Amino acid sequence: MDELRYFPRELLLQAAHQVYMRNLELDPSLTDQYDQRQLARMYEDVFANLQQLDAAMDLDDARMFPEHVAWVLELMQNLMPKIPSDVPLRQMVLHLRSMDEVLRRLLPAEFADRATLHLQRAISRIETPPPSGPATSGFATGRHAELRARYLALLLEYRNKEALHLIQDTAASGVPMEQILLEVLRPAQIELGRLWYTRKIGVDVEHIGTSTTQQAMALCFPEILRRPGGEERRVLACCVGNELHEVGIRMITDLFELRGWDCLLLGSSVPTPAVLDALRNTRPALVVLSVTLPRHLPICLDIVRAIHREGLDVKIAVGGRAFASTDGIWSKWDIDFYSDDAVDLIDWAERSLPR
Ligand code: B12
Repeated sequence: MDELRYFPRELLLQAAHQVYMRNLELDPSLTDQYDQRQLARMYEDVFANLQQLDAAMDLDDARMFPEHVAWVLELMQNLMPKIPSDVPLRQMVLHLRSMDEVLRRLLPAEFADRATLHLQRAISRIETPPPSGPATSGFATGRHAELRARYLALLLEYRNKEALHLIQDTAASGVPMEQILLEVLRPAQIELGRLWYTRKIGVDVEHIGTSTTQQAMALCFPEILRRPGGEERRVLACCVGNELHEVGIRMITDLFELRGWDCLLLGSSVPTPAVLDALRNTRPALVVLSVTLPRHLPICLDIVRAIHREGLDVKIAVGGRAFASTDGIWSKWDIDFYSDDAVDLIDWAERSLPR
C-alpha cells in the first residue's frame, strides 16, 4: 500500500473501519442488499476512497476527488443495472457523509476542514453532474477504423494469434508502426477498458487482450533493430509508485526508439530510490514519468522533487491518464514538459534536446 500523508497507516485503518460501520448504520438496507463478497468489496472501496482523498488533499487539487467519486458511482451503476440509478447515487452521498463525520472525529480541525471541502465538492459533482461530452469515443471512425475494429473483435473472441497476424500483415503492408501503435493498439486498449467498465466483458478478456497487445507492440522491434546504431540520445521511462499500467509508457519508449532514441524502460511499480539510482547510473537526457491512477500523482511529485534535490542533470516530462482528472496540476510542478499526447512529447524532445 502507498504511504499516505494525511492518513498514516494507523489512522487509515481506524478511519476505514469507522466509515464502513457508520455507512452500514446510516443505510441498514445495504446489509440486506449486498452479499458477503459485495460487503468485502465495499470495505476495499472505503480504503480506495480514503487514498484518493488523501492524494487530493496532498496535492490540493479540486477536481481529483470529485472525478474519482463520479467514476466509482458510474461503476456501481454499471454493476447494478437492474437497480434504479438514483439508489447508488443516494448510497454514495451517504458514504461521503459518513466519511466526513468520521474524519471530523479523527483528524485535527484544519485537516478535517480540508477533507470536508473535497467531500462537499464530490457530493455536488454527483448530484449535479456537468453536461456529458460527445457520446462517441471516435473508435469507430477515422483512419484505420476498420482495422482496429477487426483487431478488437479478435481480442474479444480470444483469437490472439489471428490478432497478431493481423498486426504483422498490416505492418508488412507498409502501415507505419507509429500509426499501428497509436491508432490501432491504443484505442483498442481503451475500448477494452470501456467494455470492462460497462460490464460487457470480464476481467479475463481484458487481461488476455492486454497481453496480446503487448505482444503486438513487440512486432515493431525488428524495425528498431534494423536501424544502424549511432550517437543516440537516451531516455529513461517509468511508471511511478504502485502503478501497474505500463502499456502507455512502453508505447512511448517504442515510439522514441522508432525515431532513433536509446530508451531504457524501468516499467511498472518502481520505488522512488530505484528511479534515482537508474538516473545516476544511466545519465539520460530525459526522464519520462507516466501516471495512470490519480492516487499515484503525489508519488510522481515526490520523484520530481527528489530529482531536483539530488541536483540530477536531466529534463523531466510527466504525463498519462491521471493528469486529465486534475485541475492542471502539472502547471504547479517544476518540470520541463507535460502533454497528454505521446507524439507531442517526442516532437518536443527532438526540438529541445540536441543530439
Ligand atoms: C490494461 C489495463 C489494466 C491492466 C494493466 C496491465 C499492464 N501491464 O499495463 C491491469 C489489469 C493491471 C489494470 C489494473 C487496474 N486498473 Co486498469 N486499465 C487498463 C486499461 C483497460 C488499458 C490501459 C492501456 O493499456 N491503455 C493504452 C495506453 C497506450 O494508453 P495510455 O496508458 O493512456 O498511454 C498513452 C497516453 O496516456 C500517453 N502517456 C502516457 N504516459 C505519458 C507520459 C508522458 C510524459 C506523456 C507526454 C504522455 C503519456 O501516451 C500513451 C501512448 O499514447 C485501462 C483503460 C483506459 N482507458 O486506459 C484501464 C484503467 C486505466 N484501469 C482502471 C482501474 C480502476 C484499474 C484498477 C484500480 C482496477 C482494480 N480495481 O483493481 C487496477 C489498478 C492497478 C494498479 N495498481 O495500477 C481505470 C482507471 C480509472 C480511474 N479512475 O482513473 C481504467 C481507466 C479502466 C476504466 N475504464 O475505468 N488495468
